[in-house]
Amino acid sequence: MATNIPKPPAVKPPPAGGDDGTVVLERLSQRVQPPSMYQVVMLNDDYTPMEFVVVVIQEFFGKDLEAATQIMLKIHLDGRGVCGVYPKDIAATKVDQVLEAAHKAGHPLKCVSEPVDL
Ligand code: TYC
Repeated sequence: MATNIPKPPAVKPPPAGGDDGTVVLERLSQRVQPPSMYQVVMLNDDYTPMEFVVVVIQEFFGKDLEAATQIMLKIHLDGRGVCGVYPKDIAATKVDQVLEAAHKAGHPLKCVSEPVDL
């Protein structure tokens, strides 16, 4: 019977590294960090109806009527208020959604995103 199958080498070659086959790995200096978080801040103005702001906060920030009303009143009284906190790209999307909804409805409502620890 023909046996042309090559045999594996009898001895495994030593791994690259030191003479004794050990390899020293450099310790990773940096751990993986959680994403930095951004808050979406809505700004007051004199023209956007309160009801519109409440609906926008409910629709895009997942708040119920009571929480959305509290946030709207805070913005109305203080000039600004945080609607939610998200990773950077999601916060930017929320801002775009709010600005587009406001623009379409003809209201000057503005909002911005900023790093949480400003
Ligand atoms: N100040 C507005 C009014 O009196 C209401 C308002 C609240 C507008 C919050 C914007 O982000 C805002 N109609």
